[in-house]
Amino acid sequence: MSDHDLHSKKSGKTGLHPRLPPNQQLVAGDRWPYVGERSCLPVDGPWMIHVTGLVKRPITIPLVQLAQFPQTQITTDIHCVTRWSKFDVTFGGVLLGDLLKSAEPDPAARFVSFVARTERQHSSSMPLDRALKLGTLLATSFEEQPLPSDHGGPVRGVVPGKYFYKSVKWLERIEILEKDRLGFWESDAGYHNGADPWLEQRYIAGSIDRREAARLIETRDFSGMNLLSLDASQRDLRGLNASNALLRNANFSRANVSESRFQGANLSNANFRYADLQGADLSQADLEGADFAAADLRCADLRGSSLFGASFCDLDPENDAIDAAARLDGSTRVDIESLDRLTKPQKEFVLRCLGQ
Ligand SMILES: Nc1nc2c(c(=O)[nH]1)N[C@H]1C(S)=C(S)[C@@H](COP(=O)(O)O)O[C@H]1N2
Ligand SMILES: [Mo]
Repeated sequence: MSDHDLHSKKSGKTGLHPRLPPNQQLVAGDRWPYVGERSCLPVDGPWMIHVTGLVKRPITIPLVQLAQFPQTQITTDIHCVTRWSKFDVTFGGVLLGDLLKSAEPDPAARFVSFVARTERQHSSSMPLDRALKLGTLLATSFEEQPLPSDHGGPVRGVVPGKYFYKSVKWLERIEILEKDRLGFWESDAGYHNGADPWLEQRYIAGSIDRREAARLIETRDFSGMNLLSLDASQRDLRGLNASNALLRNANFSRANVSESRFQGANLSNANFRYADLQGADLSQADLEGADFAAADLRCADLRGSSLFGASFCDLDPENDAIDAAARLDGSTRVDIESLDRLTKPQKEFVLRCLGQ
């Protein structure tokens, strides 16, 4: 049984489309969004690949020597944590397993960390046996062409069956470890270390307890605070000041946040379903993967915000039937160009509401 079958049986939860994990949306056609870092550090000389840590024979080779290992093509589905998915993407390169055969991991080896050649030494890690079983690839090609540099070329990790943040771009080092070492997003942004899209392992729970949350909600001032995964559902928070707050994965469903200030806030994957957002300032906010189904956005300001993977209604992927439509109209302020970040049916829905 595949991982997918296993999970959908276990949780009893499948997306509307059998290949689409819960709460994901398909990006149209050949679109492939960019997420996270946009470039690597420059190299002078050839790109080098290192395999280090708990291995009998560490590897340091120029990338071209990967050609001497067996070449594998895989076709996989990409699922980004910010709720977009892309089906049937073909990558070519060398399987992690084939590379590790010649490095000979130690019996004590339990984890693998993929480290990028970027300013922040971006990394992501996972149990080694899972990485091997899932068919993790060191990808150097995409659709039979060299992997574009803005998508992680010349070489990136591709971990099939996990949220895409496990797939490290501009891969430079593969470190074999005895103990896990949390990656960049997992330690910095609260992304779940498991990253299973079928179980919706997107974020870890928030760090503030319920009493602290209740006290904060009383003050109606979240400005600049880190409130990952805060539960403010159904609260009356009219006039809240949440400018520049970190509110990834926060839950504002059915909350009254009218006239609130979210300017510059990080609201990626926030839940605003059925929320009252009339007159709210969401300008310059990160709204990637935010859910505005059935929210009231009249007189709200979304200018300068980032909208990859955001949604404003529920759509049946089979027939595009609309449910839980957000209320937007001519009074809602949106940059029309920013709507290109939405899936096509979401964009069309918003444009219709705006009367364009
Ligand atoms: N080096 C590096 N790799 C990274 C990231 C990053 O910021 N830096 N972001 C991750 C995330 S969250 C995603 S969804 C994918 C995005 O890949 P793409 O930009 O090619 O779509 O890369 C992953 N790998
Ligand atoms: Mo992501």
